[in-house]
Amino acid sequence: MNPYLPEYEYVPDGEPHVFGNRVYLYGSHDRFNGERFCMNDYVCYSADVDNLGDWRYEGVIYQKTQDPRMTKGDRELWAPDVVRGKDGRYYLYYCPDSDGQCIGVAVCDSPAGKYSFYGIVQDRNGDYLGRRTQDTDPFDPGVFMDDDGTVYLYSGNGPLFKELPPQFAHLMQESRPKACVVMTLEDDMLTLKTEPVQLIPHIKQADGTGFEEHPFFEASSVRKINGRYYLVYSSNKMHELCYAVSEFPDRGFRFGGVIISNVDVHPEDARKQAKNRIGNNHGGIECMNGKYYIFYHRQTNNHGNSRQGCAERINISEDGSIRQVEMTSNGLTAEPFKEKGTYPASLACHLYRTDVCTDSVLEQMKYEFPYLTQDGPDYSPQEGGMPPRQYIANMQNHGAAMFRYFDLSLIKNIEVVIRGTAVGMLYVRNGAEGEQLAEIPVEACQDWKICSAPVNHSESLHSLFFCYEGEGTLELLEFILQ
Ligand code: FUB
Repeated sequence: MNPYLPEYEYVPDGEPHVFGNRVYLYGSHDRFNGERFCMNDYVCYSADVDNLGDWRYEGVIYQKTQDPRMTKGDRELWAPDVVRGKDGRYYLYYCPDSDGQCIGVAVCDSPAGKYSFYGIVQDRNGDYLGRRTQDTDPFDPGVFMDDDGTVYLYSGNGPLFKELPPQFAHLMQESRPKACVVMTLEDDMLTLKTEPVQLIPHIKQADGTGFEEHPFFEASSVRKINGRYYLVYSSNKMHELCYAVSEFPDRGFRFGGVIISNVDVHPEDARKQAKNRIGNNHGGIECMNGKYYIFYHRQTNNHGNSRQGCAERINISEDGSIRQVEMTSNGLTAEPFKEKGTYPASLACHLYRTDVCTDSVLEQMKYEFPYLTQDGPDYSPQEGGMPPRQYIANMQNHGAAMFRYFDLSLIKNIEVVIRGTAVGMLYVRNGAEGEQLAEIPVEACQDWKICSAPVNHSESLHSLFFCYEGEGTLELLEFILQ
């Protein structure tokens, strides 16, 4: 289900790779309530492809201080990717946080680490990619080995705007040229075999290319599926992962479509309503047991630095196209929940306010949406003890939380575990504009307490849409279907 890792774990930029019969999840590692992105060392989780509900913690696989450029520990490792080399070893590619940094490589004999520092991507003269005058900004390395053994390295980011809005001018000075580029590597996995060439356009180059509405921003991730090459990337809208497709790994990419938006805005929606707090997105496609999934991330804690991995089943049509999928609570199970029992608030796939309507980053930042958070500091499984629980905070009047999908045929009653200053009614509907299933009166309480109501329903398959109306602020820990 979503999130697929434990609810105290914050692993965004997820790159899933199947090696043997397990899927390994690599990503950045945010700190709960971190001041910046990616403040923790890389960890890895893995799962048997036959049991995607049971993820094993593989521990810390690479520490930032292992990179000789980062020994002070005051910088961050951003989005990585991993590939198995011809020598059977596993190579992890990553970029440190700030502009102008070069792509580091670490290596290990097994996919689950621990990785050792190996080198920095360089040309035949030993000059680092990113330090030469002709280079664009190295960023978000994505790495892919083709069937003939050629190793392709993708990298780069693009400008967010055609022209910088004045309020962003001080934040986003473009220090170096930006572009999505592809190059090939020698068998040492470190040395450039071919020089970077641009792959798809960013916003300043998109006119007349088919990418106008979804130009490249960042997060390149490449897979070969049914003989075609798919480049998944984040567009300048930030919240959506799009794909471009080609018959070649290094040229000819055409815009394909949007696969997932982490605010669940669909291009065909007449009403552009962001259904979560807007933030960036990054992920990749993986095939497990013959079925394809898109991995992506969501924002929590009312800011952009505590992101969590989610995943959805996707369908690749015979003509190669992929339709945008919805965000769900079901995630990798791709089946509605049927059981009576307790469902944690962390399963919420939408958290927004029904009185706010925009998919614009700048507009939406003005509004206070409900959000998932936890009490106490960041937690690592290595610490042992009781892990923190996530709960939905800040449900004000018109605050909404969507959970989907459920088969409610056996359900007669719903209990919610809540606290806060709320005095009003929590409505449970079978969709944002759906039928009323239950009305739960709520009153202010400092400690978690249970409130309940009978459930009326006409059909068995439902979303569960909770909408609060009243004074004060509600917090929701979990609900129990009986
Ligand atoms: O996680 C840090 C950065 O945020 C990544 O490098 C980008 O792709 C974005 O997800």
